[in-house]
Amino acid sequence: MHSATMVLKRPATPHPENTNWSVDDVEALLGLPLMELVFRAAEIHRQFFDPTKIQLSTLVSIKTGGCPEDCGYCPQSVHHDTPVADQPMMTVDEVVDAARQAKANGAGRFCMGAAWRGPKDADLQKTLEMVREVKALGLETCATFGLLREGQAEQLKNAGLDYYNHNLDTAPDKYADIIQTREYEDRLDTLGKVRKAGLSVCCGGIVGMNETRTDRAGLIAQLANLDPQPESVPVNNLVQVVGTPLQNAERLDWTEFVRTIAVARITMPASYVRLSAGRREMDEATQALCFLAGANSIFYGDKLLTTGNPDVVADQALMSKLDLQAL
Ligand code: SAM
Ligand code: DTB
Ligand code: SF4
Repeated sequence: MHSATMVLKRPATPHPENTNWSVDDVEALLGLPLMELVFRAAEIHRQFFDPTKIQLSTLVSIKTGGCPEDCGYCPQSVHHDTPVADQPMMTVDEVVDAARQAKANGAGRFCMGAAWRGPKDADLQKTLEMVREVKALGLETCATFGLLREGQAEQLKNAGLDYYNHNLDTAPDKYADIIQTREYEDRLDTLGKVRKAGLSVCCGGIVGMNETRTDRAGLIAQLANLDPQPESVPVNNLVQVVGTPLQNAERLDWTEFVRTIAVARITMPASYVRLSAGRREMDEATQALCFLAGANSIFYGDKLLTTGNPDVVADQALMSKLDLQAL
């Protein structure tokens, strides 16, 4: 083992996860002096994780565009006139080739996304084959297919799925401003089904959607009060796409993004906090501060679902500069 690793990693101290965060408590954390906040988050990070390691997830969009939902941030909705066209579902072979490439690049997890409100049974059957084959390559598997009906989470679990990604996206009070075709409760219901099936939960949200700091606190409180807390928490900075209702949203200052990461780390100490969408628009120093503030996971690969992500070579160079090693 790398000697610095042994020095840096302190044993995990017993720290019962608090799943009773009030929005006020979370907002107070967000308002701490920035250096104090980052320091506290970095301390907690070290109690639970080796801060020299990051988890790498590669995304592939197995079904792009034509989604009936109206999420205001999303380029894949039929409700918005964006450059993303409705495309057929990828074949199993195409998905397995993408997974092989992801593994060769050093990813540990492969996440399959689909622009669905939820999977139709016939479509789900095709995805089960993808999950089985990707799992057989020795990668962790993750899927994000939208709302699930009774029994679907169990089928995914039996096929070898490790994680299901289903984001709460924003605060409960803000949800109806962003999405009209479903309710917060629908999301919580699917998260319950995912847990019940024994899948690990990947659940986070998006910032930079004209929300207030109180809204950000509301989102984090919701995530942190899931019991048990999600194993993986993607924090996305909105990627503004032409044609979506949020294309001109006010951009979040980088310090506020770092605060959000730090507070996710403090409130969900044992979760992987993923510095997610929006990283291509972020300079390296800001990303480094996010890692210091407790982010320990990224989307890794030249593309997210329909938008860009930093190139693999650029991320490898960044990890090397920051002495971060892939898990
Ligand atoms: N259709 C499924 C659903 O909504 O659950 C799965 C795919 S959907 C694209 C997955 C997640 O991508 C959303 O919950 C949202 O958090 C994120 N997302 C979509 N568009 C985004 C954007 N423009 N910027 C940042 N994150 C985005
Ligand atoms: C998540 O929280 N972010 C990812 C993944 N889970 C599915 C998706 C980001 C999508 C960004 C916009 C796009 O590429 O279409
Ligand atoms: Fe559809 Fe998911 Fe995009 Fe919403 S976020 S429009 S459900 S693909």
